[in-house]
Amino acid sequence: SNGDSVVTLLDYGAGNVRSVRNAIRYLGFDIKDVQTPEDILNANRLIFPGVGAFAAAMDVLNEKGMAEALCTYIESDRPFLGICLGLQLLFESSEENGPVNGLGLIPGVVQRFDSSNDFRVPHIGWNALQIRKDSEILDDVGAHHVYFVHSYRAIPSDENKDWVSSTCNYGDNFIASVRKGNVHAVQFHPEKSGDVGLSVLRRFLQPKSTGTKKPTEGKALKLAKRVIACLDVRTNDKGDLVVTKGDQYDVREHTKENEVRNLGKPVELAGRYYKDGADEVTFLNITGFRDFPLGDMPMLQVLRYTSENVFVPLTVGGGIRDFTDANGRHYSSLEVASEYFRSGADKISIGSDAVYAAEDYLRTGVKTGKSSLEQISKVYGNQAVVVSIDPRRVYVKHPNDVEFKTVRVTNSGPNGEEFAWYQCTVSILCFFFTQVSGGREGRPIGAYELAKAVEELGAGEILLNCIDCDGQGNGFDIDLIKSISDAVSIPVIASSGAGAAEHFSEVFTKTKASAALAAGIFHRKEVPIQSVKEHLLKEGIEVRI
Ligand code: 1PR
Repeated sequence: SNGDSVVTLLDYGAGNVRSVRNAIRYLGFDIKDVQTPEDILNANRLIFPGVGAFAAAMDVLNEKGMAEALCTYIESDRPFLGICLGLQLLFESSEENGPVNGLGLIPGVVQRFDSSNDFRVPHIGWNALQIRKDSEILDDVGAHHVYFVHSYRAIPSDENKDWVSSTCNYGDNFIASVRKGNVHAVQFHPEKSGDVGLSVLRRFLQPKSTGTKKPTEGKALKLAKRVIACLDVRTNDKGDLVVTKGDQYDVREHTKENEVRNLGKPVELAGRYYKDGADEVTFLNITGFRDFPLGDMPMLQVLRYTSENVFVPLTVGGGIRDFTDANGRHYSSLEVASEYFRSGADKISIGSDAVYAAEDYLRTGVKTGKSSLEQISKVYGNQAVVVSIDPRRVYVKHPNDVEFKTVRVTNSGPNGEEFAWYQCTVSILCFFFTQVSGGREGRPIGAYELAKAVEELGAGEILLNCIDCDGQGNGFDIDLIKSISDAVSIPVIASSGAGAAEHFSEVFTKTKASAALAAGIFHRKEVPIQSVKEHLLKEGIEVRI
């Protein structure tokens, strides 16, 4: 093929670069993979999407002789675009499990964000850039948010100021992009930043074809509150994968046939929500009684197809745990998660298995490192691991009546109770019980205790549902969400109960939730995502438009 349409990609095999590949192909370019250091030196344009941990990446680059080739390539001012870790590796060193030496091309040390309740770490979501100098590839970004997901960052200084092309403010100002001549690198993810991100990539890939527009100054000021569309996916009785939606987790129609409620096709709906402005799309595989998620090829296909056209983060959950199949072959949860990541997921979500891990941890006080949560976050980073909490409200007369943390409820219980605790539940892996009880078993642990424990075990984010509110359309459980979002310093996604645009502004003004997730309201086309965003904007809440 014609050399102009070929991009060389440095993928050292540490994680999911599928979305970068998809974005490059979507823009009409072919990919040549780097196999040897010579491939780097011979590239016309090189994209380096860093994934995984800093030290592991440097080890691979050094072992394969690629670190030296990269330095030579960059020092001779050849077209280069580093993404995320691909930016950080250009610096002198990183404190991530270190200090560890980097490529040393840019003065500075990569350090962890200081976390606090206001500035949660990982820094996940859509944030604004302050353009510092003409960077060519950022020309369209000024007014818009771009997607970040990281816990480490480099700080601008006198020594590196001739590199810094934009900064982002999150607690302090950190380097969002660098540029010198033909060498570019960005801390954010253009391949996950919707149309704005695609235009950054296009400008890098076709510098001549785009005009010399000045950066537009705009509305994006700070980290935006995210609006997430959730697709509960399961096989119906005919064996087709459909988007369904429960009513307090009961997904069957109350008809004679008792069929699984069918609200559409997963890939199609995900594409629609992307176009409508969803900041993320979450798939939950809720086929509770299936034996094995990797047997669930359709779900992997859904991810593959969706990620070809949807350029915002994708999360997938359901069934992530260790498993032994009928032939006695053992699959670790890490293998299951890896398959999801390879198929296009950016994050995986763990429900039941995280409850068991937290129970063990609270009982023994020991982090074994063996739980799926710990293993997956060690390999893929905690920003890639969401824990889904599925609690039920249990009213009590007095906080001392239970050993779990209670909250004072806004609306008292049926017998005038003024307190409640939120009991965690797990899926029951038995066909019969999933039919008769909605498939949830209550466990001796509260949402508060679970949230604190999984934060320590390496969760990067919490997806906080509430069975009582699910599908009711009466608003989020503010008491629950406030209690959990005050208790942890990782981002909390509020879920269950959205029925109007006002419910979103309520959850963002009354709690510290970083994102709000909804399903029914979008599936039933009651309120489009755009209207939710416009309402939030009107209420003075930062959103990505
Ligand atoms: O336990 O690791 O296999 O994960 C199972 C996952 O599937 C969990 O994330 C759990 O939340 C989800 N799940 C299990 N059963 C159901 C069910 O409905 N029967 N879905 C289910 C729960 C997800 C909610 C829903 C919100 C918003 N649904 O997040 O999307 O409540 O709904 P709304 O806006 O319509 O109120 P594991």
